[in-house]
Amino acid sequence: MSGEQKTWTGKAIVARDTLANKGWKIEDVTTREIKDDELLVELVASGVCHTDVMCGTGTGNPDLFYYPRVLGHEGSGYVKAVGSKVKVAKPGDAVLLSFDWCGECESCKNGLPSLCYESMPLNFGNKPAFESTNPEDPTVIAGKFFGQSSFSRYSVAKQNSVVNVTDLVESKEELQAFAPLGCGFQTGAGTVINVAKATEKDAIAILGLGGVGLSAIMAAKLSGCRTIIGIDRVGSRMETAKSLGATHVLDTSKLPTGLTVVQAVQNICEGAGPSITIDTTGAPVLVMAGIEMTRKGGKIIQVGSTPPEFQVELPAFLFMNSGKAYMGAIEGNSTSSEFIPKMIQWYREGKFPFDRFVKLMPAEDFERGIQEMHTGETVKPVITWT
Ligand code: CXF
Ligand code: ZN
Repeated sequence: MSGEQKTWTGKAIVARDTLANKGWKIEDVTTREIKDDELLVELVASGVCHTDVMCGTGTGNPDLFYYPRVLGHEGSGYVKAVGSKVKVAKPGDAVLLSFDWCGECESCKNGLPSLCYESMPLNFGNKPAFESTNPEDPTVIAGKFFGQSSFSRYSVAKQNSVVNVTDLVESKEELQAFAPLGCGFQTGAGTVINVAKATEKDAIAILGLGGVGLSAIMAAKLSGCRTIIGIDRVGSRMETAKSLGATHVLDTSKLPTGLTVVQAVQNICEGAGPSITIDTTGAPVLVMAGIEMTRKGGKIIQVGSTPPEFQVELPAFLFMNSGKAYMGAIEGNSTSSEFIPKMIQWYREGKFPFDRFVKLMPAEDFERGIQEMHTGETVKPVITWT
């Protein structure tokens, strides 16, 4: 390990119980020593994603839901120390945190690290990475969520979760705004570009206009899609979607009289429906509507996390005849070290202006950020560490 210092103490959001039970608290924690393939990162910002809330809210499955732990899987910061086998960055470099992948399984070898058999989505981080500094409660705290755990001023990150952006960022403030690139934004944009491979021939419907959905809208515009429909129930998000390139928006709480969401979308698309539908909501009713509204031969891509017990029931014979494909995707099939620099380039060219819906707030305000994300007042809360 380079440098003298071996452990680092600072604030973190520690989930000792579910968010609903008010179990997430800011505490001082100390990182454990890094291993050969790990880096110690001083975070400047962490994006909040629905997956953090989901994993820190549920109960039941002990592989997914356990405490105490530090969540967070989108982040940006500067490297403080590196293990002996680390090649991705050196102390002082600016980095973004993304998902972890093993590099050796069939998916990784075939260029699909987001489908890593080792790490995704099962490696939800039940590995010790922090210790509480409270002498009355010196508990070991799990970290390494997505190979990192970004809800901490100091965090231990696996080399494969780290993307070096030293040559791509201009300031600490910009690095803070870039924090969500490692999950939400690459999920939305990657789904349109890498998974759907959208072109100007496509009519695309995006269900849900949070950070993932709005990133998908920007990517649909970049891909030249001839019709881009944004669907949500929060007025301000639909305005943002229009400003980012949506040709049509639909408010599911105020549908044209007598029309279902399926009919309203199909009417916009020559009566046949979109050729690509992306569900970012995970809401069962919208998932089923998305499958129905899609045109014959079209693709429906499931990106939002549904309730784990929800089952999609399809009339297999009719579905076969429709020629449609219902498929899942995570992280937009992105290789983060390639896709993040592309998104930064599009941002510089004014084609991916995600800064319009990022809201920075101090880490202490994380509960407000999550609440605002749920009401729609804030699209993408990004908490900052000082
Ligand atoms: C997640 C969704 C649940 C599976 C792993 C990837 N995406 C974003 O947080
Ligand atoms: Zn995420």
